[in-house]
Amino acid sequence: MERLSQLSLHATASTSPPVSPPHPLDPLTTQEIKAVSQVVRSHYKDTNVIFNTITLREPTKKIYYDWKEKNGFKPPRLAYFVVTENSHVGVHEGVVDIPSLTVVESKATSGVQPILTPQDLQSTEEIVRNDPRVIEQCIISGIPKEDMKNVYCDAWTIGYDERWGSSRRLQQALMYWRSHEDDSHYSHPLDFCPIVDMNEGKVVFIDIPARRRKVSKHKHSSFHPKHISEKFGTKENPSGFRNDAKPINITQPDGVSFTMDGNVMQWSNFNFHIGFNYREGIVLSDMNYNDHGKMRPMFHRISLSEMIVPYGCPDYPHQRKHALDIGEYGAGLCTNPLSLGCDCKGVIHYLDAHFTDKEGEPLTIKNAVCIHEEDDGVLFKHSDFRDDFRTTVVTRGKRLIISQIFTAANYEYCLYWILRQDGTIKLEIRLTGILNTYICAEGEETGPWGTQVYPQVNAHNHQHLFSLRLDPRIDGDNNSAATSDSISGPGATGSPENAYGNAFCAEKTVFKSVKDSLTHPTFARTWDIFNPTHINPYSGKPSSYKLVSTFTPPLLAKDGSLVKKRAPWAAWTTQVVPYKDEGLGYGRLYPSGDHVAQWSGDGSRGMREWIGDGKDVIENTDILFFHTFGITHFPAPEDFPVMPTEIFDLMLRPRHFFTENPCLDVKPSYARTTTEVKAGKVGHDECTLDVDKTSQLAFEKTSGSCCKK
Ligand code: ABN
Ligand code: CU
Repeated sequence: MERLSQLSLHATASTSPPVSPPHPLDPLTTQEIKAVSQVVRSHYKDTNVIFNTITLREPTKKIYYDWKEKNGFKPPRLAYFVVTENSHVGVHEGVVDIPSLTVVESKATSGVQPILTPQDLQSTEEIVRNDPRVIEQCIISGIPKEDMKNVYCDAWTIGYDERWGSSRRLQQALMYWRSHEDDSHYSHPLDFCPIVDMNEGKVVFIDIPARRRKVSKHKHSSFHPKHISEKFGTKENPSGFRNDAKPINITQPDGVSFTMDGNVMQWSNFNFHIGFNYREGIVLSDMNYNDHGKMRPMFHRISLSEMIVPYGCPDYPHQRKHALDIGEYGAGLCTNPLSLGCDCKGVIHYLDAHFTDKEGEPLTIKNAVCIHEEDDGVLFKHSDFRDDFRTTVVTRGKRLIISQIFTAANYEYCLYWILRQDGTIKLEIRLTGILNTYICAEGEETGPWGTQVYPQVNAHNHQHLFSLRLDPRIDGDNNSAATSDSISGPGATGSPENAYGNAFCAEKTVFKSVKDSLTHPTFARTWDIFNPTHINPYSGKPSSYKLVSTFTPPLLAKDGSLVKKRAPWAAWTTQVVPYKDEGLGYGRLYPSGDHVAQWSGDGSRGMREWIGDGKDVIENTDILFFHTFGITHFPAPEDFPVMPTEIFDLMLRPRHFFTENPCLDVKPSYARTTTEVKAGKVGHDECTLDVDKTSQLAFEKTSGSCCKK
């Protein structure tokens, strides 16, 4: 697309511009979305446009830091938009300059399909229910015509199907039946799969497997309280719930220890911006650490840039079942409104999220982002054995959590970005919700590709793989990256260099070119992102953040598979490429390409394009570090009818970044010197600093503490 500076102005709307929020990375306000949609509508005045995306076009890194650090101009306030029209295969996309209410870039892009919005998906069920061929298939499945109101579908993008390619905007409808609207339909999958053309609003084909299976007659398995009481309720305990529900409440009598100036967070020496968009959801930007008065940059931008859930059943039509949930549906668009005391507990600050609906009207998800603190256990501790551990310091930590939960049809992904007071950044993902299920006949073997999790319910093997995008700025713009492997020392036991056989060390291999950065995990491997010119005075090693990530399964789909072609990033655990101001959001944001839906995976897009011949130099320069992580999921009955959260995580730890433990200045809960011990100061009052007065002994009425005599 043409760049702003080279452009003639295309269209202007007559209304006065909305007030922009204070920070250039702040998401668009509802007023801005409304204003942009009016400008876009008048730009395409003779066309019946359907709005798909209106989102902040973030400034380039250079423009942003010229403003932030070099007294430069405030970045222009730009919005990126995507609209479709029923008669055009592809999208119209462009950029609006909000203060001047002007379309400054626009183009028609053919051969691509835009992200699917929740509105797109919701319309499919009615189309399917009313289609005579679907009704016929339901009858074959054992569902009478009169019962069509109880037929449901989860609408998915088709992924890619070569029968149509990207020439039509298609969804596949994964079919189910409920006996009552309160049932969970995942215990009654149907065996056929209608394909719906979204522009025409009709079913264009039905994929029917060779082997037919009638709908299961087994009772639904569900998890809402009314089903739990039906399942487990007794005369004495009608609810059926466990009888151990003593409340655990969190008290923060003085509120929170963070401050927010708009979207700029200040917490325990961290300073950064919290953004949110339709696609990546939470975005943490301009992250700095206040190191005793010196603001030190760590990361320019951190986000989840893509994910893929490939399924492993080769039988038709399941071979095409895979979801690139971020690029095809949006972790932002699918995000849940969170509820106080339920999704998040304690003293909470929420941020709302704003998108556009089909008509260009703002659509708000209340409480989309939850920001809160939690106790983080022991931050550091040491006791002296010489006086029976009486000389001691114990410091409890707290952590800041920025979270969202999004629903990808059947699954929920709970994303927790966690900051610790020692400078660590963690990402924890809790996977819950419901397995994607398919029917199996009574007594049918599911084979190696799936598991019967409930009578006649087959859950196929699959993976959940994410692409973490790190735009590092560790003590400056130019960074490098490396593998760091723990290895045994050289030489056999008895050799001159390792006489006793005990030696081991870390072997660091710096990535010189992109090709070097395409790595896989090995036993005891971590990765370093570092500033080669910023050397720690004590260790003599460069200022670094270490990626510690052990949930790194290999992509199981083979070379040449649709999955591997459409998720070129998933083939490696790390990929490092130079930062470039290119792509839909500037800065190479999306590793499966900008428009993911119905991409065949052929050609050079996203990560495949950025890797190129692998020769780009990535040492001591402005780099992007992508990391693939996640889990492989072989379903089991315990995952049904709803999954207890399955947790996986990763960590970015400062190494050689600080000159000592960076949280020495966190006040201990309890500290006592040897002199105080000798002077007999060992009682509760004399020796404690901040003992939590709400803690108590479980089986005594009196309150207790860690330091009672
Ligand atoms: N997992 C596929 C999907 C995600 C979001 C909405 C519909 C379908
Ligand atoms: Cu799963």
